[in-house]
Amino acid sequence: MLKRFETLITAGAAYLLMAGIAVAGTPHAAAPGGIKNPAHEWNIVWEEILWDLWIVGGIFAIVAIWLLVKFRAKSPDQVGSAPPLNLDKALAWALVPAALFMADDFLLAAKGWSLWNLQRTVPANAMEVKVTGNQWYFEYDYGNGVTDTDLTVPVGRPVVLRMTSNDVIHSFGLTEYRVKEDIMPGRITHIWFYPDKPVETAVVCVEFCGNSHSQMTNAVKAVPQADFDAWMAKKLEKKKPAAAAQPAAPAAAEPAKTQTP
Ligand SMILES: [Cu+2]
Repeated sequence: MLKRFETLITAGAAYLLMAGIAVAGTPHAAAPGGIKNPAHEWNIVWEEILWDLWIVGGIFAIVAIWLLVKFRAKSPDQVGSAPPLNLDKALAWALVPAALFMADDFLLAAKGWSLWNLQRTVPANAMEVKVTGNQWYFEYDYGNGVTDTDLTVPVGRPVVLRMTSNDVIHSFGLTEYRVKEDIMPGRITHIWFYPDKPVETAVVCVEFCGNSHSQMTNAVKAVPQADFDAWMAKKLEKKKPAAAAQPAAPAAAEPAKTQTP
């Protein structure tokens, strides 16, 4: 009885220790600028899962081969004899591997949880862009009258996208930045990402939304701040003549009106 108790205590202690390490383990290393980049953090977790699978798979393979060799039949008519299994051994065989696997799951769950919180907390200095999903393109509104069908953002500043749809349900998938969020009519959803290096990638719609769903992709350009400023200035410049022409028309019509009577 005492021995059984010891087995249980050992298994329980191992379990709690592993779970404790798992919960205490926080993954993050801050990216340049003091911002934790969720994309980078997801990559770390993904690598850890791969290592996990390789190590656990490797241990299982080695043990399985060892068992096959050690307990192989020495002659064709050899009948094996199973070692007696008592309750202590049965409990140990069940609880110790369970504790190990659960600790592993807790570790990943804890990391996933903290990552999820990171991904749902928009940094205070994020640049906001409004996104509208249409069959079959995304439109970006920078809030200053500038709109585009490609997303251009400056490197080194988090970007928050406030998104809605004009027609059906789309989903905004930024593979490079490891984020994706549904876009729905009548609702505003959001995601944020951190462009930490100049790179041109693409957004893809990842929710089947009609005939041309597969072609629903636009460029996402992360450019140095100076290039972004130049691009924005050019866009604003292009808007100017149209904006200037509009008030000019009623102004010209106004005197004509007053002179007629
Ligand atoms: Cu779509």
